[in-house]
Parts: sequence; structure tokens; C-alpha cells
Amino acid sequence: MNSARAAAEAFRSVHGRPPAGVWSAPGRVNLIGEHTDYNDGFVLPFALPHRLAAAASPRSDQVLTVATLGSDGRIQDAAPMTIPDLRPGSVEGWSAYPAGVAWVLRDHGVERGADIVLAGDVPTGAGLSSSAALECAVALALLGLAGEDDPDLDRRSEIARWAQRAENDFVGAPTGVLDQTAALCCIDGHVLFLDVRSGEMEQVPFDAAAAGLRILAIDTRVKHAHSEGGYGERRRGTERAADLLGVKALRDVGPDDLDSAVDRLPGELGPLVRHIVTENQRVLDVVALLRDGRIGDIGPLLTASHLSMRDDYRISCPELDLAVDVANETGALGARMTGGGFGGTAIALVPESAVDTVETAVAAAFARAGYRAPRAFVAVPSPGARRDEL
Ligand code: GAF
Repeated sequence: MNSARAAAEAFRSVHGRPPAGVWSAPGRVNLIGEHTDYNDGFVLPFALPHRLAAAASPRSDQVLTVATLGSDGRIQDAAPMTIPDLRPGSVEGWSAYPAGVAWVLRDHGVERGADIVLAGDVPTGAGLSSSAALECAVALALLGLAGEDDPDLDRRSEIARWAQRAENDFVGAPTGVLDQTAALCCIDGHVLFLDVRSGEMEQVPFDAAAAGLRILAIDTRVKHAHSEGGYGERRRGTERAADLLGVKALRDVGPDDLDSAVDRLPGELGPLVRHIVTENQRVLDVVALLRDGRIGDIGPLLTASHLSMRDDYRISCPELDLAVDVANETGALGARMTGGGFGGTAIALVPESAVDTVETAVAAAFARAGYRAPRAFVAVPSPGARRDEL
């Protein structure tokens, strides 16, 4: 059953009536451009077919109730929340995400309570942006109940900023705006080229299958959380480097200035700057190849991105490195970790004929190393957040 229908049915079983509507948002993979978002740089995500759906009905008071359908088929309720009483720190656990969205929307005139029941299949803690899918589905649901359906692209980027604020200031995870923008603004069959500084977007066609290729996503099942230390440390490091260099953000350091910038910084900051500067350039190079219809040529840039994250930004882990190495040794044209790192998912660009070989080889290598069995799936660019027809 798809997520929207599952959420509608779960709503019916909790509330004894159908929801007023169902809104859903997808997970994402980022093809390239990692940790560049909070440095005002470039990113290139696409939406996954995996979605998180929010079935919702308005209430006559200012109470928000949220329940979620677990993968075991059981429904878990969060304690009801009174929207005017929401404060950062007042809600913990998974329900802090919907609460944070309601807290932000309150500042934009949406104060009416709602009953929400969630269901979906975006893997959690897998670097596939389940948190942003949750935030964006809830944001569209609350806005939809307030009479705003089908926001245009500009409005969607604004809503993405609101969802980011919920995650930063209410949940307490210092993330950028990549995931929320991907969830809200990606479209079927395309990667989204986003210039975070200007907010400019270009939908770049991405049809790997037409080129005889696939993007194989390999979830290492090493869980990560961005409210933990490593992500924030990297972010603070790059902000400190920008300060020391006297620029607004590392986006302002071009490839030609890189060596002199690194020379002027304390040793530990140089590699962080090198990753951001070279990664921004790799995004531009990948976009140029895709505009030319040369998907098959982006592989070396994907692998270079991984090595930069492994060696300079230091956000990989042995399981991600193994997945990337084995994929590249057994037929992939290139591979890299995707998302925030410290676990999660790797993606590999693989000729269709080699997909099974790569998948089997990675699983075997994980078994030999004593790691948990990875989960692999072919990732296809899919629609962004929307109100679902039932
Ligand atoms: C996580 C964050 F949420 C994004 O904002 C981004 O920084 C990404 O890690 C790394 O590119 O998904």
C-alpha cells in the first residue's frame, strides 16, 4: 500500500473518520554537493520514491495531536500539544519534528490545531532525509488545512526555510536547507540544481535508465543523527574558516584562491575548506556534464567527492568506504556517500548489466567484514511534496 493510503487508513482507525486530506513528502539522495549548503554553495539532490505521508484534519481548538504508524503495524501516539505553549525544548523525540513545524507556522499565522497521523517508508537514520520528509509533509498538511494548497516554487522554497528553522531552532539539529528544499522542490525525472546563496534553482533532466545506467543506493544501516556532535563541529569549523578568511561564507573562496586560503588557516581548518571549495566545483562540473547529456561521465566526480569527504571532511565511516570501494571495483562508474555522513547511504552509478554483481559483491564484502547486511535499491528521481489524491 502506498504511504498516502496507509496514512489515511491509520487516521481512520485512530479517529473513526476519514482525514480531510493527505499530504506527503519524499526522502532524497543528493547526487553530489555535500555540506556545501550551509556554506552558501551548490547542491544537486533528487527525490526518492520513498515518502512520508501526513493524513490530517483540522480541530476547533489549538491542540496538535500526532500519531505514527510504525513498520510493525502498530500506531504510536505522542502526547497532545497545545500550539501556543510550544517552546524549543518542550517536546522531545520524533514528535519534536511536527511540533517544531507547528511552532514555526504559528509565526506565519497558522495557529489552528490539527489531528495528524503519519505513515511512510523513508528509512530513518539512513541519510535519506526522513526528518525533512516528515517536516515538509506536516508543513504542507497544516498549510493545506489553513486553505493553502499547491504552493508554487517560490513559496515552496520559503516553506523549506521554515522547515529548516523548525529543525535548527526547535529540534536543535544545526542542518542546512538542502533536505527540505529537495523534499519540496524536486520533480519527477530531474535532479535539482540549487544555488543556496541566491536560491536559484534549475531542474536538470536525469534519466540514468535511458543511458543504460542506474543509481544504486546502498544503505549501510549504520545510523547517524545530526543533532550529535560531528555535523555541528564541521559546520562550526567552516564558519570559523570563513571568518578568519574575511568572507561571508566559503562559497566566496574560488578554486584559484584555495591554496592561499589554506596557507592562511590553522592546520585543522585547511582540509575542511578544501572539501567545500572542491565540492562546489564538482557540482558545477556534474551539472555541465548532465546538461550535455553525458551522465556516463560523471562517475569520477562522484568518487572524487567521496574521497574528499573521507580524507578532508572526515565524515565517512568504514562501512561507507567499503561500499564505495567494492562498488567501484566490481563495475560502478563512480560512487560516494550521500547525505550528512557518519553512516547512512552510499550511491553508485552502475551500468544496468552490473547492478546485481555490484549489489552481491557489496553484500558479500559486508558479511566478510562482520558488518550488518546492507540494503540496496535502485534510486529513481521521483515527485516532490504534494497533496495526495486518494
Ligand atoms: C544533512 C543536512 F540536513 C543537510 O542540510 C546537508 O548539510 C547534508 O547533511 C550534507 O550535505 O542531510
